[in-house]
Amino acid sequence: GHKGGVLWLTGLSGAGKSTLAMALERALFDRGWQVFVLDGDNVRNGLNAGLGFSAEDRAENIRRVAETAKLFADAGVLVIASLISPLQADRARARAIGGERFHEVYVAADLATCESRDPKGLYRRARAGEIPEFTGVSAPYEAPESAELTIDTGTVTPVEALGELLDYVDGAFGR
Ligand code: GGZ
Repeated sequence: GHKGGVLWLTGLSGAGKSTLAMALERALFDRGWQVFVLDGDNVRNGLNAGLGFSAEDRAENIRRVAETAKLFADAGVLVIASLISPLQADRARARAIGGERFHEVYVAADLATCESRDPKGLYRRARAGEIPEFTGVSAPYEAPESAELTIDTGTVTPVEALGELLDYVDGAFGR
């Protein structure tokens, strides 16, 4: 069994947040957990359509996802929220909304690693000046100082990263 809660993944574009979130969702679903992914990239098509990437819009994007995650957590679901959430202050607000069941994971691949992956070509376009305020290039990313777990996807394999997440989640939300 498991408790409801919020597992909040933060990190640069290309760090592997979405991939890890989907793999973790699958693994927990297979164990019978009620689990649900809220991904910035997806939520921005619906709930948060109309929000861009200014500091103000990111803050609102993060706030809405945090409030939505809390509703699901109250219903007993483990929510995996996967957002760049680049600013410490916005993550602190998300934590305050989620309360004691909020756990932060820093998906910590460094910029050079993310940029060399560049799965969608966004870093290349950002370097060319085609995407303003791109995190890591022309907008800030503040590394977490109070994350409950840090996973460096630049130095561990995807299988190892998933294993670390599963161990952590068992301890934090399992019962
Ligand atoms: C950062 C951007 C930007 C800018 C588009 N800066 O890696 P992706 O492509 O597939 O996912 C990223 C997603 C980031 O949305 P979030 O909601 O997670 O961001 S935040 O928490 O800061 O609100 C990226 C894409 O959107 N993308 N433009 N300028 N990422």
